[in-house]
Amino acid sequence: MNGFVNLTGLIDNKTIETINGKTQHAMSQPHANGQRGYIKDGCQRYLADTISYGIEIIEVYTNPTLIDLAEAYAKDNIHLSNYRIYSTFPSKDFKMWWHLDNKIDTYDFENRVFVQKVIPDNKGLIFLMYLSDVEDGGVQLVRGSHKWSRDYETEGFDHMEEEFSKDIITFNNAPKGTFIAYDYALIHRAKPYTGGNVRTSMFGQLSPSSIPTGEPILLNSRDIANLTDKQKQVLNFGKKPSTLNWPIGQIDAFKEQTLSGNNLMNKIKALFV
Ligand SMILES: O=C(O)CCC(=O)C(=O)O
Ligand SMILES: [Fe+2]
Repeated sequence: MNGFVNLTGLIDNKTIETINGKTQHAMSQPHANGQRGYIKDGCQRYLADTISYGIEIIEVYTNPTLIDLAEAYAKDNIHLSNYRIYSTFPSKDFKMWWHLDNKIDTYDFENRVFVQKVIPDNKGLIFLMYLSDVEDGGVQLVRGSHKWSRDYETEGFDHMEEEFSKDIITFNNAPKGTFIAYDYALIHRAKPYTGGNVRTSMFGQLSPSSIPTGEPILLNSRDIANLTDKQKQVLNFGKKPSTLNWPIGQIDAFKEQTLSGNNLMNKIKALFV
């Protein structure tokens, strides 16, 4: 058991082009003050309110084959706990570490941070679909690591890279529509890259009922009239979210507030020149 499956072909190219068409404009501008767009975090841009952009996006997240597979794997009803459409830019400053996602993310409102807790004993899937052709910077999985990763307390695995390097599988040079589903206890990351094309992807985490609801899901009333009961289950209808959408960008006012200590130092220094 490798812990992943290649489902490329599940979503056809026409659907991918429709999704790209509907999100293209928003992916080119920041989400701010009523302007619908992306949230910036490091070298990535995350489309705010991802699932509100079209029925095609709902249909990917609730694709019957995908949901049947996830429920057979989890041996439970599943729900969408985390989701996003995002672009990853080549970067010399940022890289994703080797990590697991069999964890619960909760937003701590007091300290304004996401808190993560690894939950070893549950089974669910992540899927990742490329919305752009990917040469470099693709997703990397460590084959079979879901069988031993649960024995470690940690969420990060950079320190063990040498030990598992022979099992790394990289999905580079892969066309849009490439669709990979993996056990979320599989060690993985986005391959760091410093040049070349921007990579745009769609991500969903399908979790069993032992995992809390997850991120809020905002839908467009245009799209929800004919959803099936199964779709409503997957999309958490009637359930209270257990965290906020990840990530939260830096707000200028907040940045100023956290920098005010520095500003004071600068003023003091200025006194002496
Ligand atoms: O973008 C990727 O290749 C991986 C994304 C991922 O692991 C995550 O967002 O948790
Ligand atoms: Fe991940």
